[in-house]
Amino acid sequence: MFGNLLSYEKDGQVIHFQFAKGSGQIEVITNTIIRVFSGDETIHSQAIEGDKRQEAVCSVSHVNGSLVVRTKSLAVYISDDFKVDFYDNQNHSLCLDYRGVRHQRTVVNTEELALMEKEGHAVNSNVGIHKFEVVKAMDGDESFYGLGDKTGFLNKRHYAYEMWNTDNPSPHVDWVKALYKSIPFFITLKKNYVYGIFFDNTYKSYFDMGKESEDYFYFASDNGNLNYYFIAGDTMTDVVSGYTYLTGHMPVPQEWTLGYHQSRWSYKSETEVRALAQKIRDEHIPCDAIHMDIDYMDSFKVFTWDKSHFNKPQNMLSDLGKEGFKVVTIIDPGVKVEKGYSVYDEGLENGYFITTPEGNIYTNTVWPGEVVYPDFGKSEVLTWWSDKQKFLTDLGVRGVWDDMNEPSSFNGDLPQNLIFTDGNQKTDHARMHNVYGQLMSKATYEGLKKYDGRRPFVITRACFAGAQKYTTAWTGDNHSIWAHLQMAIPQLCNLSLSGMSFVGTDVGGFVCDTTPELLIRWVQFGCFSPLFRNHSAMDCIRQEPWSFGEEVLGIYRKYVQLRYKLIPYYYDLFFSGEKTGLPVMRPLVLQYSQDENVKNLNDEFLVGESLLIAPIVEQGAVRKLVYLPKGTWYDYWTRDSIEGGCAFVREAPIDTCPVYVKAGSILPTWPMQDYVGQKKIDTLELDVYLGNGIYHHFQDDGESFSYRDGVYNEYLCTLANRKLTVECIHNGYFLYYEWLCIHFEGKTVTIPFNQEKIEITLS
Ligand code: MIG
Repeated sequence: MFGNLLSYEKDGQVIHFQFAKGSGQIEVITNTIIRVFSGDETIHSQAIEGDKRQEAVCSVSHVNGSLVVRTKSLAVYISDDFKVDFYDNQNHSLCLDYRGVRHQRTVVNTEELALMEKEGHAVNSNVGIHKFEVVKAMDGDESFYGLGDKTGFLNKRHYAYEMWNTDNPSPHVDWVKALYKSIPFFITLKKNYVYGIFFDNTYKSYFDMGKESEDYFYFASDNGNLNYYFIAGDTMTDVVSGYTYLTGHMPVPQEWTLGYHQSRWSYKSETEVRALAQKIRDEHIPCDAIHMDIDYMDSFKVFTWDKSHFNKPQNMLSDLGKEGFKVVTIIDPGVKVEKGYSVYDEGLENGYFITTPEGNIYTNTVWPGEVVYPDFGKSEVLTWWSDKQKFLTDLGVRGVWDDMNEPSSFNGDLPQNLIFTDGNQKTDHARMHNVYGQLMSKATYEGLKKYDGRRPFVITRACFAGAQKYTTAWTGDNHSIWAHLQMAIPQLCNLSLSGMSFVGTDVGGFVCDTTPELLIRWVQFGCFSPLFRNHSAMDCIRQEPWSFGEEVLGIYRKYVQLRYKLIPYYYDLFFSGEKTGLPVMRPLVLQYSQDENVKNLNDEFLVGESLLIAPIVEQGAVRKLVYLPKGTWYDYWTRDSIEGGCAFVREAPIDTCPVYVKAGSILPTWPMQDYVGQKKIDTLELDVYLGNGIYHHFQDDGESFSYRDGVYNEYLCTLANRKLTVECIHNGYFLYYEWLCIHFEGKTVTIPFNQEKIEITLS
C-alpha cells in the first residue's frame, strides 16, 4: 500500500517517513510508548487529552534496508510498505508485522451464505472491506486481554470482535461481537513479554485475535487514520499504567458511591420510593443510593419531573438525604419533539441537534415518542447539556445515569451519514458514533462538577477509550441467567484492564426472572465488584433483597455488610488508582502474568493485590475448585493459612463465597453502618494477615476535590514479621483517628493513636 521506503526526516521525537506511495510517521511519546501514524492530522483524539509526550532520547539509523528508531527501551524497525517491527533494547522481538498472505480458515460461497440467511441465521459477512488493516505475526503463545466491554472469556485469543457501540437486547453470548462500549485497546501476553496496543480510531473497527489464522492477528478500520500506540513494559501492570497514562486516570469517587445501590425499572411514585427507603432501613440492608429510572420524568422528557406521581421531588430528596440516601436519576440523550418544551425549543433555536445530510433535523423514536439527538461533539452543545444538569442538582440529585447513548433508537442504528460535529469540524455519524456516549458523560461530569461541586458521579452505558476521566459504567442489559453471572467476572476484569476502574453489572441480572439462588450467588460476586447495584427490568420478577424470604435476605445482608466493612479498602484502591492508573478489580493474570494457571482463569479475581475472590457461578454448585498463586494466603472465613501454587476444593454452601487474603496484607475496615458517614469514625481499624507487606491508607472528607490541594491524611502501614508500624506520612486533613485497633490471628489490640509513628509487635 505504501510502497518502497524512500527517505526520512527527524524532527525531535517525530520521525517522518516518505514512501513511494504515501507517508507515515513514528512518534516517540515516552521511552516505552511509540505512536505509529499515517493520515489526516486534523482528526484529533477523543481519548487522549493534552500532550503526553515526554522528553526521550531517540536516534535513527540504517540497518539492512530498514530504518531503526531507538529509544532507551525499544528499537522500532521501519521498512518498505510501512512495515513496523518492535524489539526491545536487547533485540528480542516483541511485535512484528506479518508478511505472509492472509488466509481464511473458512471459505463459504455466497449462495450458501444466502441460504443460511434465509433460514434466519446471522451470517459472518466480514470479508475484509476495511480501509486499512494492521496485521501482526503470532508466535503461538500469545494471550490477549482488554478490548473493553466484550462478551466471552478473559483471554480473547481465537475470538474476533468489532468496535461499534451497540444496544443489543438479545442475550450477550460469546459470539456477540459488539456491546455498548468501544475501547480499542488490548494487551498481548507472551512468554516473558507483554505489550499493549491502543488503536486510537473512532470509526467502526475490527479486532481478530487469531480467529482467522494461527499465524497472525489483526486490527482494522472502516475509515479514519492509521493511528496506534505501542505500549511496552516489564510487567502487565506497566502496560495498563502506560495505557491510562495516555487516556487518563480515574479521579477518586465520592466515598458513598462505593456503597450499595438499589435500582429497578422503575420506582414510579413518591409513595413507592419512600416505602422502598423505609424497607431498606427496616431490613438493615446498608444502602447509599436509590436509582430513578425513566418513569420519574414527565412523559420521558429529559430534565423534567413527573409532578403527578412526585408531588415535591425536592422534599422527597431532602427527606431521603436525612436517612442517608442519595438519589441518582437516569437521563437519555433523545429529546422529545414538543413545541413549548424548553429543552427542545432551546436546542432547535440554536441548531444543537443532529441533522440529515440534506440539513433537516433528524428524528427517530425512543421512549418519549419522536425525538431529536443533541450533537454533543459541538462545544456549545456540550456546555448546554452540562448546564442542563443544574435542573437535577437544584433538586438535590446526587448522580446521573446516562442511558441509551450508543446512541440507540427503537429502529436500530442511526444512519451513518447523519451530520455530527467534532469541535468545529463538520463530520458524520460514522466518525462520532463510538464517542457519542463518551461526550454525553463528559457533559454530565462537567455539569455536576459545576453545579454540585462535589466529585461527580456519572454512570454510562456507552463510551469510548478514556471515559474513566468522567464516568463509571455498567454493562447494560444482561440477563438473569447463570451464563451472565459467569461472564460478569471476565467482562469486568477486561473493562478494568481497559482503564475503566469503576464498573459493575446489574446484580441479579436485568432481563428475565432471577431465582433466589442466582440472586444470592450474584450478590456474593457483586459486593466485590467496584460498582455495586441491583437493577432489574419492569416485566421481570422483583429482586430487591427481601423478595425471596428470610434466608435469602439474611445471606444478602451478610454480603452487603461485608462490602460496607471493606469500603475503606476500596476507597484506598481508588485513591492510589488516581496516581497509578491501576484498576480496583483485577484478573489474576495482571499480578501473576507468568503463572500459566491464571492465563485462562475466568472464575476468580483480585480486588487490589490483597483480596482474592472465588465466587460460585454455577447453578447448584456447593463447592469450588480454587486456584491460589504461589505464596501464602489466608482463608477469609476461617483464617486458616494455605500455601498457594495449587488448586484445591473449597466447600461453598449457599451462604459462602470463598475469599482469600494474601499474607502480609493489611485491610482497613469500618464498623457496620446503614450508610457511608452515618457514624463518626474515630478509630483506624486494621485487619492484619501476618507476613510482610506495606499498605497506604487515605483519610479525607470523601466528597470534595480538596484532596488535590493536599487536604488528606496518608498513613503508611508496614508489616515485617510480626512488627507493625503505622505512621501518618501526609497530614493535611483536620480530622484524624484517635484509636488504632488491630485484628490479627483472632486477637484484637486497641491503643490510643495520636498521629505519631506507632510501632507494635503482634503477639
Ligand atoms: O430500553 O430506562 O440499560 O438499565 O432500566 C430500555 C429503562 C431502556 C435500558 C437500560 C436499563 C434501563 C432501561 N433502559
